[in-house]
Amino acid sequence: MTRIVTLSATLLVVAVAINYYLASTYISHGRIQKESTYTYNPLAKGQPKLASNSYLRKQFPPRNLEQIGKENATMIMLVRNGELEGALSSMRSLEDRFNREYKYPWVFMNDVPFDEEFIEKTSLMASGKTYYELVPEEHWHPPSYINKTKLDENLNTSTSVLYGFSRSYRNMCHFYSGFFYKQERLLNYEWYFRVDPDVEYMCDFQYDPFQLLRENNKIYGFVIALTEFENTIPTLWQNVEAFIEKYPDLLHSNNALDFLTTHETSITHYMPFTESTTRYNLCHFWSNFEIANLNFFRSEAYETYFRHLSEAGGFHYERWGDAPVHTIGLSLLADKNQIYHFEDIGYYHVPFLACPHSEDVIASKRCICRPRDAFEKMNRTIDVNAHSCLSRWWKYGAGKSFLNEADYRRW
Ligand SMILES: Nc1nc2c(ncn2[C@@H]2O[C@H](COP(=O)(O)OP(=O)(O)OP(=O)(O)O)[C@@H](O)[C@H]2O)c(=O)[nH]1
Ligand SMILES: *[C@@H]1O[C@H](CO)[C@@H](O)[C@H](O)[C@H]1NC(C)=O
Ligand SMILES: *[C@@H]1O[C@H](CO)[C@@H](O)[C@H](O)[C@H]1NC(C)=O
Ligand SMILES: *[C@@H]1O[C@H](CO)[C@@H](O)[C@H](O)[C@H]1NC(C)=O
Ligand SMILES: CC(=O)N[C@H]1CO[C@H](CO)[C@@H](O)[C@@H]1O
Ligand SMILES: [Mg+2]
Repeated sequence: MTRIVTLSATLLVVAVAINYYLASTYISHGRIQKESTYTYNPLAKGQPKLASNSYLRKQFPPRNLEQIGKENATMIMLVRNGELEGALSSMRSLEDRFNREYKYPWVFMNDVPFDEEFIEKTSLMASGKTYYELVPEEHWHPPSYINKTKLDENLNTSTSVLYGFSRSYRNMCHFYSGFFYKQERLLNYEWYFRVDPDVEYMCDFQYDPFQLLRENNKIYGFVIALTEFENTIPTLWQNVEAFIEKYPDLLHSNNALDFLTTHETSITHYMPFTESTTRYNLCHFWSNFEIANLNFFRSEAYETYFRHLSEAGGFHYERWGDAPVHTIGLSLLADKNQIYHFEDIGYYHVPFLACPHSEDVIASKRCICRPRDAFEKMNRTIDVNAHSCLSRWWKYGAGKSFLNEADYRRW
């Protein structure tokens, strides 16, 4: 018994000594390594810093941020500093599924300056260049023609309206309706891909969606179309009708007005279509996902339309969303055949998921189309659900196109 104890104690001492020896050589080795290879390298500025206890012996090579994709395009994200994790999560998904092979830049926009942590972490997450833009005050806050008392009153009484209480939400919707494309940095680009924090892309892209839109003469791409909550837009449609009456010549001859105004209820499969009290059936493209051409929004027609609505006041006295405003603008002012449904891009933003229908596409694009959250029991795509306007788009918009109509092997 004693011999065993003595032996164990001896072994312990030897083990500690060996450990100490290894540790000390490692430390001195580490010190030498540090002096010889971790010298300051100006080319590596903005690169990840090696932690002081890193086991890596090699220096990170400077990353090449040069754009590979050939389009005049950028990712955009309006986001708050406090949404950093959500921003990184969306970026990670889109970079992995698409952008790391193209390195399109990211333009971040904010109504207050981005903080250092936000800038460092998002620039490390991006495969390409990143830009951080402060939105000018006059592009964010209510314009001078808005009566502040009336706005405050409406904020106070909109308790049953989704985000009705939130002043910043109204500023955000007004900004995304009429100002994002006026940001100085975006004047350098023709195309944008809107990304929101906390979204996910369910499939590999396997092609450049900007290129697909341009080569097929499209100006706007969406994934999800659904109905709006009517109490957010009580007077939107009457103002749209006033606009149509005032500027009939601005309407495109091949517009998609029917997509917005047909009330056929048998069009959805499982439940009756959401009712509305005006001619507008509440259908809209879900604008938290958009891939589109900035020149459409910069056009005189869209600007006239936006000013008409902004002066009507409903962004502030009601809670008009940028989604119905974009959608109505596009449906009136653009050729409906220039609006494109991306049926092969899986996309999730709480609470809706859209995924390709074809098993072949799902498998070859490595989609992960698990039903989410409260919608566990739902089909794995919103497309044939009661809130979806996709079947209406197929019937009254640009119709249903088929994947084999475009030669995807070229991308
Ligand atoms: N900088 C900034 N960004 C904002 C503000 N409000 C909203 N955003 C951004 O605008 C986009 C849309 O806002 P969300 O709050 O996601 O609106 P939503 O998608 O209708 O609401 P959720 O269901 O909560 O996602 C997101 O990219 C937000 O990060 C704001 O006050 N400041
Ligand atoms: C602003 O709105 C308030 C409340 O609706 C109203 O009492 C006031 O007269 C309005 N002011 C102007 C200048 O129109
Ligand atoms: C809105 O509510 C706040 C807080 O209850 C109150 O201070 C303010 O006077 C109200 N504003 C209007 C215009 O009703
Ligand atoms: C990209 O588009 C913008 C806006 O139309 C234009 O000013 C710019 O010159 C274009 N850049 C390139 C490289 O073509
Ligand atoms: C394929 C599939 O899962 N279809 C289901 C979609 O949702 C409806 C309504 O819940 C079901 O009845 C279908 O079986
Ligand atoms: Mg959101």
